[in-house]
Amino acid sequence: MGRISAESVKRAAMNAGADLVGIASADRFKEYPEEKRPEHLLPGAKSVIVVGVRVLLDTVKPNLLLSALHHITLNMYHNQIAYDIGRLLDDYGYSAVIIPHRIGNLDPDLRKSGDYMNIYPKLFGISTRHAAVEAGLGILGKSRLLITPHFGPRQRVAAVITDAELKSDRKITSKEAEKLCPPLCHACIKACPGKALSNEGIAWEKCNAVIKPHNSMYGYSACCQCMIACPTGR
Ligand code: B12
Ligand code: SF4
Ligand code: SF4
Repeated sequence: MGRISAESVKRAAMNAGADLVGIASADRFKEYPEEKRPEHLLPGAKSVIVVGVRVLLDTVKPNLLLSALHHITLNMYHNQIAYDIGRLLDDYGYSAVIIPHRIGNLDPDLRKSGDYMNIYPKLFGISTRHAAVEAGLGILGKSRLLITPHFGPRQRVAAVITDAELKSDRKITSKEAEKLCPPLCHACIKACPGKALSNEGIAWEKCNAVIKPHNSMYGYSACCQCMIACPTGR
């Protein structure tokens, strides 16, 4: 097994087209619910690599179909970048578990199930948005989206869990966090058509009620008013 550095993994991600890349050691997930820890998917996991690609604001604004198609495009793109990183790790003899995102419609029976909001997140393994925070890329804003200094909430992210021991990135401090999501801003809360957001967090069922019809109409979750409204990263 050859040794691979954090720098070479990051360079490979950027060369593959990532706008963002960060690394968290698996220890940072110790306090997470068990099924959300990297070891749950890869016993002996040492690091989580998170890659992100930016959402183009003017593409998601004009209509819901363009928005849905854009999110599908970005899912395909970050999935491929994550796969490239996985292949690089494999070349060096390390294990890699890719956490991609779905591209199109889900099984309508699953979406109709009363337990859907509990089952669905479990199908994805770890939460890539939380992993991005652990990897120092940003914070979770009042919208519950990942907010980064460069793009605000306008990025989508995928992750790679590996047994390679890679240097972790520094996490965002609470002082830096206040700049990314200022206490007095409520733009996302006001913009949400489903009234899903409040200072206390998100009511996932209300967000899903807005998004559910979009899946059959446009082939993917189309609403992203919380992304559009956020002033950070503009
Ligand atoms: C399922 C899901 C949804 C569901 C939400 C259901 C749910 N209960 O989470 C629905 C369909 C509603 C949804 C909506 C949207 N989503 Co979505 N979604 C996901 C998905 C696949 C999984 C999220 C997940 O794991 N949720 C479960 C947990 C983590 O949710 P939680 O409430 O935040 O956490 C609870 C517990 O697990 C626990 N917990 C979790 N971590 C920790 C850590 C510690 C220390 C502790 C103690 C506890 C704890 O505490 C929490 C409170 O109960 C992720 C991709 C991924 N694989 O992560 C994308 C993802 C979060 N979605 C994304 C997006 C963009 C959207 C939408 C804009 C729709 C769209 N057009 O794509 C909206 C935005 C809603 C919003 N404001 O956040 C992006 C976000 C990008 C970003 N910038 O942050 C992601 C990351 C996908 C991607 N490819 O980038 N989504
Ligand atoms: S995706 Fe739409 S419905 Fe869901 S929280 Fe964001 S603005 Fe509200
Ligand atoms: S719109 Fe304002 S409150 Fe919402 S996440 Fe962005 S900065 Fe935070």
